[in-house]
Amino acid sequence: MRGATTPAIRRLPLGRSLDRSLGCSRGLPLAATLLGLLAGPALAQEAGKDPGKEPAAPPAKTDTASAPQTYESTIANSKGETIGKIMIRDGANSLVMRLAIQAGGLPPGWHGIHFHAVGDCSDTEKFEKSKAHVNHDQSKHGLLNPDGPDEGDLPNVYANADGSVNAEVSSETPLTGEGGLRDGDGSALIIHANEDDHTSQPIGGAGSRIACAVIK
Ligand SMILES: [Cu+2]
Ligand SMILES: [Zn+2]
Repeated sequence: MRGATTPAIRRLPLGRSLDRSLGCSRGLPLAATLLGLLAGPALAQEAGKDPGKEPAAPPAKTDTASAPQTYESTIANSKGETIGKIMIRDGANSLVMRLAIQAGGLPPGWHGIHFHAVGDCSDTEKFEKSKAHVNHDQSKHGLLNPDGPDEGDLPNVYANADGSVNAEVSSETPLTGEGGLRDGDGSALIIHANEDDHTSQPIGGAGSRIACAVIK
């Protein structure tokens, strides 16, 4: 279970929560904001003790400069045939996933996609072994739900007239570590028959599970 308690940051591991809790967009330089936060109290303290002294410089923050973790997996349809792949990159504050599905892979139109809780795509007819959405804190489903989203929720993707897809989506759910997709039993990327309305329970009316990729 994640330690944070305020609603705005309850779903996020600490490293990702700071940006949100400060209320600043990713566009703003986080390092500068942190510097201000850290220097502020230090300055007040120092000034009270010794007015003539310069505040100590905050420690340098280096973790955001590290390279993103990557992960790739194939996507299987309900016949167990490979129809494409997912490519995940996970940085300090967000995970980015690219989907590449070949022509004939999906029915044309919008499809809901989610991270499901178990990395098992072996029951190809229904993909029920992947269980429900990743959801460690009983959030409601839906990116547009005021009591959501759960950690498995993602934007819809659109399959072209030929059934191919090239899409990229982001998520605050990490790949590894606390609450990560690659936990003990893994996770799965599930593609649904219909689009997700991002509001209704339990899966936004997205319908049956038609494709699956193991994330383990
Ligand atoms: Cu789903
Ligand atoms: Zn959900």
